[in-house]
Amino acid sequence: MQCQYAQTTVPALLFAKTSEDTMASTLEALERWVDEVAALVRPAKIHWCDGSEAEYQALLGDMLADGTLVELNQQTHPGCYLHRSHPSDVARVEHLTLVCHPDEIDAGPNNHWMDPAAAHAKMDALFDGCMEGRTMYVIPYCMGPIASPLSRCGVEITDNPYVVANMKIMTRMGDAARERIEREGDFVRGLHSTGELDPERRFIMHFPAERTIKSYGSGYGGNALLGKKCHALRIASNQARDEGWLAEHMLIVGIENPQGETHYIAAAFPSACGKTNLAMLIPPEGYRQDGWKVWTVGDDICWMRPGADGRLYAINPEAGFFGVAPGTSGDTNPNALASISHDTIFTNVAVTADNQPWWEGLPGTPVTDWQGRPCDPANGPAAHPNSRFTVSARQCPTWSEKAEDAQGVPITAIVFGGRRPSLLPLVMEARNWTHGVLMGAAMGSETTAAATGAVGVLRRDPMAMKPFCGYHYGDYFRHWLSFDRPGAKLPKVFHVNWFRKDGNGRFLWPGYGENLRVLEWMIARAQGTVPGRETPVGILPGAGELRLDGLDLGRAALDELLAVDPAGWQAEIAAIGEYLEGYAPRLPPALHAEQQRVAAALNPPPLQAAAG
Ligand code: OXD
Ligand code: MN
Repeated sequence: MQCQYAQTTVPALLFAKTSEDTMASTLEALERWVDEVAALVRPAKIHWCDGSEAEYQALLGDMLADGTLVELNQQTHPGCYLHRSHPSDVARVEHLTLVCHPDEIDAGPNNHWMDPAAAHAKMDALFDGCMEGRTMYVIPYCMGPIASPLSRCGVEITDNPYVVANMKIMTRMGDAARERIEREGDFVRGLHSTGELDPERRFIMHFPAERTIKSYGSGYGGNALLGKKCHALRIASNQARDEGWLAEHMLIVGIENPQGETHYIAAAFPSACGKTNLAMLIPPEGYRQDGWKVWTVGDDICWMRPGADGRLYAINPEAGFFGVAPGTSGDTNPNALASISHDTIFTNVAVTADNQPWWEGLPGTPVTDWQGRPCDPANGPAAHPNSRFTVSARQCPTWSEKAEDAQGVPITAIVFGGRRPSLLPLVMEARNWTHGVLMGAAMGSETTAAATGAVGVLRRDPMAMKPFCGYHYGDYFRHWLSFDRPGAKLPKVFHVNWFRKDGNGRFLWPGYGENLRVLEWMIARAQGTVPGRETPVGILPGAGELRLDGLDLGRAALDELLAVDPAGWQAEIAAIGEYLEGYAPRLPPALHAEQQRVAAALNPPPLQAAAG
């Protein structure tokens, strides 16, 4: 069969195995693996998920009956349910998350590692008989639109119906995915069991060479919904390196201007920097009147690949949002709030007297906290700070129809950002791709006293992939650099900082919807319609280039937001150099050279006295 997307640079491998022989053997491979797993975990029953609505409703019914789910107020929140997890199982567990390359060096200093044979033995001992008396669910899923050559498939086996229901929302799950797997052969194998929820018997293991994941002892999203962080980032980053694409921890947002042209921006931020808010932003009043619109393609993960025209094309491999509830409100993100008004699974939120979901930042009063206890401030926040909503992306008012486009969307700009109270300007543009990769490699967030007790501790988190890059960061930077090749028409790269503070600790920039002003400047730079202002650290907006009408921003604040402090930057660029040395000897020389170039630009040699 001819691939209908042959014009993009999709590896031949993807659609090559379509003969009847291959179909028989791939179906066999899938069935054989399921049989092997069943022999190990010994379930009472095996259920192959078809992804139908009837199946979803039946799962909800079972979970309501056994208390896994609690019904919320069906008048105010139709189709909404609450799950309370075990109090010790509320977040990703980075120290128990391992990447098991055959060679330890390939995992890099950025990952925990175990020898694959030892890791399999450890995990198989945990899985031995763990599903006795329980149902084993087989979930075929596709990350990305079913018909897209950029998508990749997986199969998750789990004993947890809450995981099945969440996978139904977060991925294209069921028969269509199974058909694609049977057609292509390739799929990522994911085995999960909730186990005893004993933190001493909890591991999330990745075997990149085998495209396999084994996760035991946690029901929390990032540890248990294996399509998300485990497949779409840790395993996919390895697939992407092998096949010439990028699997990134980025939102994708479309910005439509009054002329009806839409530019797509992919942006990476560490947690707590407002990724979901940026993906769903509401344009400022003046922009709305002029006809600007914002379209959401993704809020967490982005897979990008060069197309035949040299541009990068991106898909969101997910089909839903697994968003943090606290802080989501009518003020911060009305689109998210509208999305979750029906047909949503809430996890670890509080509830009000009339049984509505509640979290800090919403109006109203909670009566029951996330653990099901009467609310008591002595017990901390009523909703767990990492409480979540799981909702289909289609419920978002700004959901882009392009999110289903098999070709993906062309990316105009890549944005890196972090929470930096000082030094980093509101926005700066990289002078070229290599400089952009350096900006991404250097990014990070400064902690605040409120969060950690230690002020101003900077945590570097290159490309926001520190917990998710499934191989050595030095090799990952090299892979990023490799996209700069003849014929490439790469996006411009920017670094933003929405979190710059003044001397009194107040944010200088209003953020949220006003961030569109900065995105508009990026698009203008990409189109070459504004010159920008060259500085040693990058290109900043020149005078009058940022649209600021309708914004209460004083001249002094603007100057501070766009200032470049040479002494501060000299220290920063030296610290970046030191940090990157941690990835030697695999640090690409080109990245080291770029760091040196910026350092030299910040330290121009003294002017020579005129001869004579
Ligand atoms: C997430 C995360 O849940 O990055 O998206 O932790
Ligand atoms: Mn994330």
